[in-house]
Amino acid sequence: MADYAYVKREPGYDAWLGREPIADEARRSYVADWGGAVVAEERDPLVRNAAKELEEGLAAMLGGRSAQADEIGGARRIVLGTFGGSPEAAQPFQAAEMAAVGEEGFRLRAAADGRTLVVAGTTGKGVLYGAFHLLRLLRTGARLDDLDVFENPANELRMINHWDNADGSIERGYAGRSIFYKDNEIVEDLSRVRDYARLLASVGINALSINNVNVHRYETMFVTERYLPQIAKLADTFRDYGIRLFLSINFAAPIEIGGLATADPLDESVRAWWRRKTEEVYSYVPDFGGYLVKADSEFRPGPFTYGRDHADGANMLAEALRPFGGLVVWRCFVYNCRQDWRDRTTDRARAAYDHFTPLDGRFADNVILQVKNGPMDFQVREPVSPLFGAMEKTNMVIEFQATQEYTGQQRHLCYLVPQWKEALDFDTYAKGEGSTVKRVVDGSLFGSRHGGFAAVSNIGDDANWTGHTLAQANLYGFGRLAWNPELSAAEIAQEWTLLTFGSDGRVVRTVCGMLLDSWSIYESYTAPLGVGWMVKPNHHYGPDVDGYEYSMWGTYHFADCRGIGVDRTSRTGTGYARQYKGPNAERYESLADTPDELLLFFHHVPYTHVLKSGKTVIQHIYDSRFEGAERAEALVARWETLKGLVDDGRFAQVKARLQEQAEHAKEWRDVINTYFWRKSGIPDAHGRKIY
Ligand code: GCV
Repeated sequence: MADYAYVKREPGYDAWLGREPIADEARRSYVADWGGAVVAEERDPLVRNAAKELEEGLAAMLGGRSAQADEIGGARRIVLGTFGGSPEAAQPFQAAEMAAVGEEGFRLRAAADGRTLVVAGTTGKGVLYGAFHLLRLLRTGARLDDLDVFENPANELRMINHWDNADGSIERGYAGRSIFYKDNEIVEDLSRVRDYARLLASVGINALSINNVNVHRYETMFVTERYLPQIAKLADTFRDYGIRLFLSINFAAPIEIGGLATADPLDESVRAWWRRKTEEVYSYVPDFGGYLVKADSEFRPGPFTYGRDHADGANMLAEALRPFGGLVVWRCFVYNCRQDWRDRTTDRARAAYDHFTPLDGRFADNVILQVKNGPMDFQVREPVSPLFGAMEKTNMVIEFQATQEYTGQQRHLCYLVPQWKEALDFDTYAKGEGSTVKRVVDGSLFGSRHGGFAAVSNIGDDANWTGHTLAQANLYGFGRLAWNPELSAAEIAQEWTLLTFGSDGRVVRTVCGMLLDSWSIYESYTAPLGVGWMVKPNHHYGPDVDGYEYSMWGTYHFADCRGIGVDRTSRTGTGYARQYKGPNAERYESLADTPDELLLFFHHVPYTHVLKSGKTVIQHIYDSRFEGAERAEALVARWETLKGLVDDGRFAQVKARLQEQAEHAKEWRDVINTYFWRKSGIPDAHGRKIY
C-alpha cells in the first residue's frame, strides 16, 4: 500500500474536496466576506467535524489562511448546530420548518440580520451534510445573500459495497489494492480511511460494507474476536462521518468457524450461534449496520443446501439482528451458473424474478433485498430488472456497479450516472403509471419500511482513488443521486467538474461534454444492441465475441450465419418479457416496439432486420463500431484542448488513459466487425476496412 504522506500530496487525492484557492478574485472576496468565522458550540462529534470541514474548506478556498474572523476580516459568520442543541442555529426557523427536517436533513439560511449564515439540522449528521452542501455551494458559485435551502435525503440507505478481500486484493477492483487490508490484517494507520469517510460523507453516503460478498476464509472470521477489535476502530472512523458499518457474512460460518455440523437456518443451534455472534459484534460496534449476504449464488453457500429458501435464510439473520436495530441486506443475484449452453430453455435473465417473487410477504421487516439494476450483470446496456415493482410486500435496494467491470475497467471513460438515471426513471407500472423504480426503492410506492441505493465501490489505494481521475465522477454521482434521484446527469457532471477542476468555462464545458458522451461512446464500440458480454472470460476486459458463448454462465448471444440475439418473448422464446407489467411486457414482446438499443436482448433477428433507425442490424453493427472508435479517438483531442488549464499531473494521467482507450476501441471495432462480417458474409455498405 502506498505511503499515506506520499499519496496525500498526489494530484487527484483530494478529489472533489479539492484544496485549490478560488481563482476568481471577486468570488474569493465574496466568500471571504461570508466566511468570516465558523461558530459551532455543541460537543457532538459530527457537529465538530462539520465545523472542521467548513473551516478547512474555507481556508483552502481563500488561499490557505485559517478561517478566523480577525485574520480573514470577513464581517459575517457561519453558525452550525442542531435545533435542539444550539439556540442560535434554531433561531431563524419556525417550529414547523424544524419539524420538517428528518434525521439526516438540513436547512441552510441567511438569517435576517444579514450577518449570519446558519447550517442547522435535527441531528449532528444533518449538520454535517449541511456543511458539505454549503461547501459545495461556496465552490460552485452560489449567491449566499438570500440563501434558503432545505433538504432531506430521498433514500434511507445510501450504501457502498466493497469487494475488498483481507489479503488486500479487490475483486473487480481497478484502482489498486484495498485501503482497509493488508496481508490478512486490518491496516493500523486509518488516516486514509478517514479521508475516504470524508469523501463519502460529503456526498451523503451513510452505510458501508467493508468486505467482499464472496466471503473467504479470513473474512469469515470478521465476526470473531480475531478481527472485531480492529473492525471496531474502522467503525469509529466511519461513525464520525455518519457512516454505519456492515459486514458481508459467510452463510456457512456456523460450520466453518462455529464447529457446528450444519448451517441450516431452521436449526435451533444455528440460530443460537448467529444470535451469539451478532451480540458479540454489537458489543464491539454498538451501531453496527447489519449483514450483507450473497447466498446460493456463484458457488457461495446458502439455505438451498438444507432444502430451505431465501426467506428462511434471511429471516434467521434478521432475528439475530433485530434486538439491535440491524438490517439484513440479502442479494438477489441468484442464478444457475452451471448451465449447459446447449440448454435453450434456461434463461439467466429470468432467474432472480423466478426465485424471489414467490417469497413476497415472507421476509422479516428488517430484511432488504438488494437487486442489481439489470437482470444479468452490470452490462453496458440491459433492461431494468423486472423484480422492481414485482414484490409489493418486500423492502428493496437497487444495486449499481460503480467499479467498471464491464464498462472499461477505469481504463476507458464511462460516466455511469446517465445509465443509472435510466434505471431509476423506468416506469414499472406496478401501481399504474408513475410507478418508477426510484419510488420502489425510496419506499414511497409500496410504503416499504426500508430501501435505498447500493453501489459496488470503484476505489482502491491508487493516489487518485479511482485509477482514472474522471472515474471519480461515478462515485460522486452515485452519492448525489442516492441523496436526490431528481438531479440530472448533467447537473451532477457540472457540480463534480466545478468542484474537481475549478470554474474555468472551457474546462467545465469540455469535461462535462466528455462525461456525458462517454457511456454512449463506450456502448457503441462494444457489444451491440443490448446483447451484452462479448468480453474475454474471467477478467472481462477486451473483446472476445464467443468468450462466453459455449460456457456455463448463461450469457449467450446465439449469433450464427443468419442472425443474432436472444428470443425472450413468451410466444417463441424464454418468456422473460412477460416478467414485466402492462405496457412494458407488450413493448418487449413485440419486435416492432422493442427499442433498438435493447433489440437483441429480447429478440433473435436476421442481420438484415431493419431497425427503427432505418439501418439493418448488420450495418448498425459496423457503423457504430466505426463511429465509436472515432469518437473515442476524439476524446483525446477534446482533453488536449485543456492543456495548461488542468494541473499537469491530472492532465497527463487522464490523457494516458484516453490514449489507451482510443487504441483499445480500435481493437474492439476490428474484432467485432470482423467476426460479424465473417459470420454473415454481408459486406459493409461503405466499403470500410474489415479484416
Ligand atoms: C463479487 C459478477 C462478478 C463477480 C461478482 C458477482 C456478484 O459475476 O464478475 O466478481 O462477485 O458479479 O455480484 O456477486
